[in-house]
Amino acid sequence: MQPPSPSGAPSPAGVNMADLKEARVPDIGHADVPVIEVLVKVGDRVEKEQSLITLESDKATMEVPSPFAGVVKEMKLKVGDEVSEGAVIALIEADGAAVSPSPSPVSGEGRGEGAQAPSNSPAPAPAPAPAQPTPAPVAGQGVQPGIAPEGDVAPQVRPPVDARVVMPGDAPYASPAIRAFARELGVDIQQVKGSGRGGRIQRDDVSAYVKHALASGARPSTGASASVGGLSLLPWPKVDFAKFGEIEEKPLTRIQKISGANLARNWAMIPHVTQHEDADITEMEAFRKQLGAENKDLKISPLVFQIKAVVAALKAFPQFNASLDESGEKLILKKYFHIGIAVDTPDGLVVPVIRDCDKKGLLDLARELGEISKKARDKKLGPAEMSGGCFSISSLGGIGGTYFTPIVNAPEVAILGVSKSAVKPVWNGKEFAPRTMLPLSLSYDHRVIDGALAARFASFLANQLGDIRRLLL
Ligand code: CAO
Repeated sequence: MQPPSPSGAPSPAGVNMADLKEARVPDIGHADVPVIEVLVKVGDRVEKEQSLITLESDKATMEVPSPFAGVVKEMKLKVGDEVSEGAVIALIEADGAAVSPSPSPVSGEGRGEGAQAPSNSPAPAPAPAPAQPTPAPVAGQGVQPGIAPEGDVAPQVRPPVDARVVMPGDAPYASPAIRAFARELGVDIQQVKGSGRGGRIQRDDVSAYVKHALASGARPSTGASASVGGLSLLPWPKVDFAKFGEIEEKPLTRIQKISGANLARNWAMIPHVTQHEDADITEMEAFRKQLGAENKDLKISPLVFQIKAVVAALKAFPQFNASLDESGEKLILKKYFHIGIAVDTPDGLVVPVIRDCDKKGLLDLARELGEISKKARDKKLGPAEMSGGCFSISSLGGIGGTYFTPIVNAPEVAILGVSKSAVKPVWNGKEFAPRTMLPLSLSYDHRVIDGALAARFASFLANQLGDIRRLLL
């Protein structure tokens, strides 16, 4: 820790001590606060209120501004020093006339980007003491650092900065210099994940965020108007839910965060249309039950029939077994048939891929489906087992519901949603007959697939499922 320096520090070469002024740490409300950044160097010209150093207490980061303009002649602090009120930061050859010797108030930044360092010169007029203690800031609102909770009475002695006011608990943890850097790049600091000690956001984190945003085709979120692939969206509403009743916070799982980001991108960037269809699976169900009775050690899910039907449909409509290349100008047609299966796990949705489904029989697929679903739920799937899919199936048939709108799993161009089958009266030309009907929901990327093609694909799929002989061909 550096003790407060007595005035009359040794003179830097060639400088008249009479012109040198000490820039000191003001009352920061804490002792022994580490210096985490030195923002100026010897020879730099600084303006009044320009930040000299950044301090970081366990509750806040604060910049200490220069109380006067001039040229830095000597730095008295370095990163890692611990300082308290009165410590000399630098000797500055001040411009012209005499300046106020009082330490300048620190500039801390909270969530509000409009937070500003109040001026210490000319001396502020005494502020009336509020009747009540200063209320905590509402999330999302700018806060004014240096606000005097008890009344700012003496121009020479500023009240301590309350770190909780300057830096509300849920505000991102970043120095003002890093915030300024993020602002310069148009990045909403709230979106950046900090990799520093205690989650502090560093310069590299901001750069990495920008790189990632550019690589994924999205423009960095500015907070004021998040821009994704050219869409200008309103910022997400900030609501203090606790104001309306009791709440509990539950962090999202890693899987939820990853799949959420992917789903949001796919939903925002792919023009989705969902085509609905019903398949008569009466015969298929009878056959499935028979197969199950013959293979008691194996669970023969309706899904394996759906996989076979999808493969047949992909062969008949190759445009569905495709991906747009990154430029969006070329279609890549795949000659293999790897099908992704959405699996619901306690931690969220994962999509393992069954490879070469065209080369596998119903029993092989049943075995593999059992294995990957178990692996998914046991969190044992590796990245390789979740990549390379051509088309995905999301089956909610074991749960219920009639039709839904699955989100295309980019870079695939279509996904089949399967709902719960039900026995329904179906007109056979002479009478209503009880038939087991399976609701299908085919979502597709309208940039690649036309509505007519999608209707043909869905109808083909229903015919495949409706005619077990075709499926087994
Ligand atoms: N209609 C009627 N019954 C169906 C059906 C359908 N379409 N599909 C499955 N069933 C039956 C099964 O035959 C099984 O019956 P039994 O208990 O008599 O054997 C029961 O429903 C439960 O099936 P299941 O869901 O456990 O197994 P599955 O093989 O059909 O599906 C899997 C496996 C991994 C796809 C499924 O467990 C799963 O996770 N589904 C959820 C996928 C999901 O969340 N999608 C949403 C993505 S968007 O958020």
